[in-house]
Amino acid sequence: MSVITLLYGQCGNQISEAFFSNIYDDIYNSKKDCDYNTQSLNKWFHLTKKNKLEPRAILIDTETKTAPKKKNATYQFKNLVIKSCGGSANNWAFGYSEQSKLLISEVLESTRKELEKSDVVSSFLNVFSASGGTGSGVGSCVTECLKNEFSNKIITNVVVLPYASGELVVQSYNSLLTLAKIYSINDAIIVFENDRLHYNCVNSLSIKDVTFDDINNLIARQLLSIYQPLNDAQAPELLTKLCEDSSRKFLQIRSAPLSKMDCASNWKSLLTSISRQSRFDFQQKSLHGVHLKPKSLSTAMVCRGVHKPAEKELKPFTDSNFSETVNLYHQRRKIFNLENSLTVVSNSNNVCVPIKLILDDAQNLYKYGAYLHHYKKFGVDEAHFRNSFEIVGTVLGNYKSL
Ligand SMILES: Nc1nc2c(ncn2[C@@H]2O[C@H](COP(=O)(O)OP(=O)(O)OP(=O)(O)O)[C@@H](O)[C@H]2O)c(=O)[nH]1
Ligand SMILES: [Mg+2]
Repeated sequence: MSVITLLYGQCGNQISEAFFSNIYDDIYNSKKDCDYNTQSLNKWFHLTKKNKLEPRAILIDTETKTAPKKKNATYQFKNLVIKSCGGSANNWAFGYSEQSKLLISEVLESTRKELEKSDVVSSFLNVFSASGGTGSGVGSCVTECLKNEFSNKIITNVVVLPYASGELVVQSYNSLLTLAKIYSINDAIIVFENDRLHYNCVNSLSIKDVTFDDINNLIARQLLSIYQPLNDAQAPELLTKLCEDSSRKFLQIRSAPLSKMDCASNWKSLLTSISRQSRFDFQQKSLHGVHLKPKSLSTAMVCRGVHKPAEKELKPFTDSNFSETVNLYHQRRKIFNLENSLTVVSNSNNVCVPIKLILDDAQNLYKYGAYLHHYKKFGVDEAHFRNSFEIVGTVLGNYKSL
């Protein structure tokens, strides 16, 4: 079962490097397991008649600075819809209404070609940041078109949320408009927060000067610990199952160990390591006045390592996680040469903090009418904003009432 990945804007394109190099490493530089390696290869790469590997991926941008630079000797991206048209000025409306017109037919044509090259494609995986202009705007537009044209495919979005401290003055507007637009289209939305990833780089990986490369490597590995082959499930279906309740479909991922240097390897220590990462959630909740007991609607635990853990070994976590349903998945083959690895994907009220921050910040700008003319120019008026506040506000309310 193949997955077609579409990666947009600076953030998406930079993640593509980490994502496919980790896949390549996992296939070729880890323990051999014919069945696993073949499945993984078919899922992510097209093998040409000349035995060259091409990722089943489409890289999309409105400026060329983040296009893959080095010619990778082991595989090469062939679907680049990257035009030098000045970027989208960190403006969702410009990306969505204008820049997308320059790219959309080529993106859809590349998608059709990719589909023809694959035996079975179950899903699309979209990757972009919510707060720029191209990833968020063009990405939202393409997601809508994919849904219209390929309605039988699962669509999963990976959305990277900006640092809360604020890199761009209108980041909350762009994030609001993105989440509101893609919410109803997607089967599942995996939310990554740059703040949380940064925290993990500092506190779990002891990195002093964290770069996007470090963060992207973490994103890639956490995604792959779900998306690489499993014995008993396919990732897109696993994720969709966690979002059966269409009023709540934001997912967050936590995993351990985060690197080979982390000596946690038995299930108990991996659970402790994941629980330690929850400190970030406690800190954020008290910092931003969100007083909610942790509660999950649904949780998937993905265990990779020769022996499948007994349910009682994971019970301490499932008990303290207050999850209504917990599904356990396993793969014998080690990933990234780690003895054991554990990944928890949860649909929980932890997502309230980043969503509330976006809403509050956007409302603070909106009540003074700040920067609205930049959006109005491209067809996004007050009514559009009010509708987006309504959609995202309702989802936040749904999580608060869990
Ligand atoms: N995790 C991660 N975040 C990134 C990366 N590059 C940019 N970001 C975040 O993405 C946001 C900006 O979005 P970009 O992806 O740069 O914007 P874009 O989609 O290229 O849109 P325009 O440049 O406005 O056309 C900021 O919040 C950054 O923190 C990256 O490589 N990794
Ligand atoms: Mg850009």
